[in-house]
Amino acid sequence: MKLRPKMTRRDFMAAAGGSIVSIGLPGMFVKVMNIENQALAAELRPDGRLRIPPGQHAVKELPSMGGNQTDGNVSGWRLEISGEVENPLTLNFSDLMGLKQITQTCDVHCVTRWTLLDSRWHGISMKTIMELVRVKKGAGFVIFEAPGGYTSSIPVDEAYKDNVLLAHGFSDQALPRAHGAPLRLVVPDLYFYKSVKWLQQIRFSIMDEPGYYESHGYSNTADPWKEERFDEN
Ligand SMILES: Nc1nc2c(c(=O)[nH]1)N[C@H]1C(S)=C(S)[C@@H](COP(=O)(O)O)O[C@H]1N2
Ligand SMILES: [Mo]
Repeated sequence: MKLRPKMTRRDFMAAAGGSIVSIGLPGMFVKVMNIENQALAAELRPDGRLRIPPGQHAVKELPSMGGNQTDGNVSGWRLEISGEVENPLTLNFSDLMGLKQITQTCDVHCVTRWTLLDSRWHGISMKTIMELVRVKKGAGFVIFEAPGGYTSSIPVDEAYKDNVLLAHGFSDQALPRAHGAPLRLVVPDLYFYKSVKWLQQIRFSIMDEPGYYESHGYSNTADPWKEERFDEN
């Protein structure tokens, strides 16, 4: 899909094509759990924030939101980590499997208003990667890239949080191709467009480089509890 930075957010939705157009129509493909939602909406997380952020509703399964998916094969796949680091690295899948593995249960929130509670991810903590490449002091942002022009970025401070991981497993299975195999980012506490699927490059940068959604009218800070859905400028 081609990047057309001059489009409005509405045009972006309309023009993005079949793979991504469903983003504008959440009600058509998610099963809403109304009664359970009411109870869950009142629940609090350990950090005191609402379990379901404002304007979101819980769904039972992870929707496939599409995108320019890759073949998902691990042979030939590489993860390149570069930029403001002392020790740039290119890892293959078995290098990655040799690193410390974690399993994490967390909630994820799509800007189209669905929330999946208790999703279960398996992979490598972003912190493990950052220690391995030795991120330089001047690095302020991490840019994540997938083939086909999909990118997103988060501040380095966000990337150091304990719940940010690179996932190759979901629900105790290998990560399905539609959900980003062989490897995707999971940043649970920001809208899910930050969580780049089919990840191939991680670049540490002094300056931010707003990504695919972020340059089409979506918030760069993307905090679901502040309902930072759109760039208000
Ligand atoms: N490479 C890539 N990553 C992506 C996207 C995409 O189109 N391409 N969509 C994003 C959006 S908007 C969401 S909500 C989640 C959806 O992930 P899922 O399809 O596994 O539910 O992936 C994010 N990561
Ligand atoms: Mo999304």
